[in-house]
Amino acid sequence: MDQFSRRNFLGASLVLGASTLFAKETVKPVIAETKAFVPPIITFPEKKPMVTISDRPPLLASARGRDLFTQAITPNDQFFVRWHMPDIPTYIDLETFRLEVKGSVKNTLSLSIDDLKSKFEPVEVTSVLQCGGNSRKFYAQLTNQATHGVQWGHDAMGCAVWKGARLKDILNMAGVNATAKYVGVNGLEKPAIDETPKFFREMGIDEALTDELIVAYEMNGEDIPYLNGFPLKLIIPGHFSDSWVKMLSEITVMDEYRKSFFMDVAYTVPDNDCECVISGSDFEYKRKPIAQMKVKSVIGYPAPNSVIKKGSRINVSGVAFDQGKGIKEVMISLDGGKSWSATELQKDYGKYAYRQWSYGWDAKTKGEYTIMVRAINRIGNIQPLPGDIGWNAGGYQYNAVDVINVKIV
Ligand SMILES: Nc1nc2c(c(=O)[nH]1)N[C@H]1C(S)=C(S)[C@@H](COP(=O)(O)O)O[C@H]1N2
Ligand SMILES: [Mo]
Repeated sequence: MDQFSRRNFLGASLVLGASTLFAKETVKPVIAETKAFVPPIITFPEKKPMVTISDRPPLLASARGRDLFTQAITPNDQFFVRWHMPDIPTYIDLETFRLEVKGSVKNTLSLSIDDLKSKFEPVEVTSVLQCGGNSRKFYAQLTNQATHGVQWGHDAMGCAVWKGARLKDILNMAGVNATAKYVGVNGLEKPAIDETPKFFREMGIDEALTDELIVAYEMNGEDIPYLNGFPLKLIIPGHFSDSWVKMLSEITVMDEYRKSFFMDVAYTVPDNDCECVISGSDFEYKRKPIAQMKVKSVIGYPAPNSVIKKGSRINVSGVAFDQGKGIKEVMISLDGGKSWSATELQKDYGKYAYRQWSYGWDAKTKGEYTIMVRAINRIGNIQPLPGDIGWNAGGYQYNAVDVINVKIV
């Protein structure tokens, strides 16, 4: 793979990094600048031109309106990008790259990409990758209460076919000690200053040893793009992608939990039933890391504020997904939630994948329409109406019913 051009990373930068995420303060109303910022469109290596929220670290949006949320699989060159540190390796030599497996194990391992491809059974999963902060900006629009962090629309999500070796098989080759309780993972990037905490994620040993976690070396049948984590990315189907560590280089088996900024402060929500702030400040609550995704659907077509010619037949369509229980039904309303109809679910690509839905709409009468969609999964989890979603200061786990306005003329 080609040397990665650094040019795009060096310009004036808008750093919306982790350090600004969690200042301890009470919530203020939305500030005007949040709405006024119009991100530029930049072409990064291995990517089509993408809406660029920041170039250092790279934050690239899979923007709605580009027909990404009507497709079951998101193309690699349009897949969103999120990093926390500005110092990302721009070239990796596979001759010397090794995945280290160490800590509370019988044998430490140092695995090349060839080892991973030849010594372990290759497995595949089609799974949605969604940032915990996806759709965060809608919290502010609904409640007029700002949330911390990158103000993503529904553009920090995608679905891909991931291929690699099971994490479990790798851990078994190393031989996990009986005393092991946690597995920590981190990638190759470095903080700009030493004080910045490492992007380190942890999980319980039981979760790490389930069948479904994959150390992936392929995304949609190709090498993973650099910006999405070449050469290795940890895949945790059904789980928010904040733990899907990219450029994965170290797996550390641990007997004790290691406290860290990215596990215990960032990416946490109040540890109550609604995982939301009922009153007062977010930080008055005991916290827990976000984990399983919540049932969600997004309208991919038509784009918000479309103007449709009277007499057209519109294929209203989009995608739905959940934590892996499977989508049971997606309902649509064309009258702002007064009445609902069933949409048609398309091919099932597996329980962790996008489920496409569609609805043929005859645009017969001129006027303004509010389209809403609402998904239900097989265990009865249903998306909350926008007015009912619980708020949290980090702006995580937004999954209210999607709403767009269109006009028939
Ligand atoms: N090494 C590393 N892995 C990482 C991150 C990171 O900053 N460094 N960010 C995480 C977060 S918060 C998200 S949302 C996903 C984004 O994956 P993508 O850029 O491939 O879309 O990567 C995760 N893995
Ligand atoms: Mo994220």
